[in-house]
Amino acid sequence: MSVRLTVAQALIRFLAVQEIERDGRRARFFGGCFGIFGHGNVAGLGQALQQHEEVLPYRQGRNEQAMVHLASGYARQRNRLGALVCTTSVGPGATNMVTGAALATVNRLPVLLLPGDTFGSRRPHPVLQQLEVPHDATVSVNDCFRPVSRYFDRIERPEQVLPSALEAMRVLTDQAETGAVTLAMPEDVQTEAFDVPEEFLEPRVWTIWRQPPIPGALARATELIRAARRPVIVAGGGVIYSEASAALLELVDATGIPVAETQAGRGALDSDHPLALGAVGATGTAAANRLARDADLVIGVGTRWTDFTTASQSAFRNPDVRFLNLNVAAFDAAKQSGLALVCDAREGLAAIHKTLAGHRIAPEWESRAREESGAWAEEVERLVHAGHEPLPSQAEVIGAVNEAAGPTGVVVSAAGSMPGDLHKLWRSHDPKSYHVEYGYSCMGYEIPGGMGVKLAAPEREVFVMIGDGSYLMLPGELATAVAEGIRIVVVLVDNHGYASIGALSRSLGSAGFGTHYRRREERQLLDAPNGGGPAQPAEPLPIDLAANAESLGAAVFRARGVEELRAALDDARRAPGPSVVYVEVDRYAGVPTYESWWDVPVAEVSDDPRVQAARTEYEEARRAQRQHVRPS
Ligand SMILES: Cc1ncc(C[n+]2csc(CCOP(=O)(O)OP(=O)(O)O)c2C)c(N)n1
Ligand SMILES: [Mg+2]
Repeated sequence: MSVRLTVAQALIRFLAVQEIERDGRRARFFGGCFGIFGHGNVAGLGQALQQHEEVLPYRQGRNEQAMVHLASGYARQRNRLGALVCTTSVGPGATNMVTGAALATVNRLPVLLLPGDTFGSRRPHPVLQQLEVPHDATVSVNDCFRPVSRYFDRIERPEQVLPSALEAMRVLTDQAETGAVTLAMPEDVQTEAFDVPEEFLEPRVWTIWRQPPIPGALARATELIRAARRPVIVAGGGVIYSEASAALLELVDATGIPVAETQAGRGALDSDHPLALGAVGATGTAAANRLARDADLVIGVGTRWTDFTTASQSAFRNPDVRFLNLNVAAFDAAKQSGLALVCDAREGLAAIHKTLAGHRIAPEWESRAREESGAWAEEVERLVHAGHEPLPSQAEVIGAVNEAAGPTGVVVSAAGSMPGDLHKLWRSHDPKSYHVEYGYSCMGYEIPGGMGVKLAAPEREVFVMIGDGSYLMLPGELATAVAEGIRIVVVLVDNHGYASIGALSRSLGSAGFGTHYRRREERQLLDAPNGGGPAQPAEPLPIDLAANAESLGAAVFRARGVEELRAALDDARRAPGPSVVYVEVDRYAGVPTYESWWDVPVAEVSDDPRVQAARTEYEEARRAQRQHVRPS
């Protein structure tokens, strides 16, 4: 039996009935569709979405990149057991999604992208917004999605949508493969009818089977752990996605192995646990980085070992260090020349716990971890209650938001100095309370990402922490939050420019060049080779970001100092719609780094003595880099 539908109608009806199941819990996979219409999708996908609004709710975005960020936030909060669809017109609407696709793929988050494409028939070409490639008629701008998608197809004939939709679902629900999936939809083909087999439109369940470790590999892994004198666990995003926190806690309590966390893995273990070392790597805590330095076995769980986690491969300095990697993705499990345990994180941790059967680590190592963990908790207290004057420090703002958020509020951030400070300072007591996008660290992710979190978890309060630079890049989705009644609290932290990159620039001898928001004349003063320090007199630009947020319809609360901030946060969370708390901070009152380093190369030759000094320091620091190539 078949039914005659357009390609767009068939696809929307198919998407609406996809379900996902793990551990016996089943849910609809797609939470809806965001879109911005143009000639490339208004009559094809637009018509189908209108006809099927009841089964696949449609919401209008304001910027295509932001829609994809929103979808990434949604998917992450749902532990990849849910996704959103994004549809755009051809040309600029489509390519606006490329950055969002890259972010989703880097972070291994499922998002389904349906950009319109030029005519399958090619009859009216070149169509408005088409980029012509004289030597290749099969190319369109949508080919930009190929490297940033985990699956790409162009639906050039109606019946092709059947296998393509199934492939899309396979990739979206595969925990090792997932990322952006792009089905480019030529605008004429969307509207063409064909006989759709009814089976295609029946509800379909995609089951996530938890993959156990292979017994032989598990035996070798436990041997490694038994032989280790100084083991450390590095918990990554995989622990959270697999809902493995309880299994991690059991293993830690049974063995005494301390736990450090990556950005995506922050919150895997309660920050108050005596063996929680907190953040590791370039933005790590003194506790985690000291233990990482001496560890002889590093057990990575669900991490892809980015340079921030390994401090550009300078974090693990024990000459005998070995790695053991639990990961659903064989690609990541093989990194650091580690012993690969390809498995689901929860299954793997439980299996190790069982196989270790009562093994406990050396008491000296465990007590060292406990001492460092306690000392770090005190350092956090000192930083978040610094009483900095006249403007507060960013650390104090983080402390106040952390308090307001309580154990279940979610903090969302992505770029600037905020992610590093949050990684160190945020105390988390729930695995879904910390959401810093640091795979792509994309300025502008924060607001739409936070909206996606709120849509996925409406019962939680969402606190978006965003710098002035990131805010200016993509504030427009506040209008969507107002329209859709998405109640997020945006904490807009203004330090008048790109403070993080400014500090990086100064540390590398380049005086903060090009990182202030200043009038041209003043900027030239600040950027001069002898300028750029904290003592520079300069008037901020007459930009009123709070007024900007107000103009988009958000409820705005201006706070001066930490006491006002606490009151403003209280007011903001009671607002009926999205709200923005505006607070100015001291650009130069940063949180230090703790025994760590990040590889950012400095010019080898320069006339500036500061650059020369930075280069010498750089070469010195690089000596601590290791290549982990030892077989395990
Ligand atoms: C889309 C994008 N462009 C550029 C960068 C590089 N970058 C990282 S942080 C930053 C400045 C961020 O400024 P702001 O949001 O004010 O945060 P602050 O550094 O002041 O804390 C820039 C330009 C980026 N991460 N993302
Ligand atoms: Mg800033």
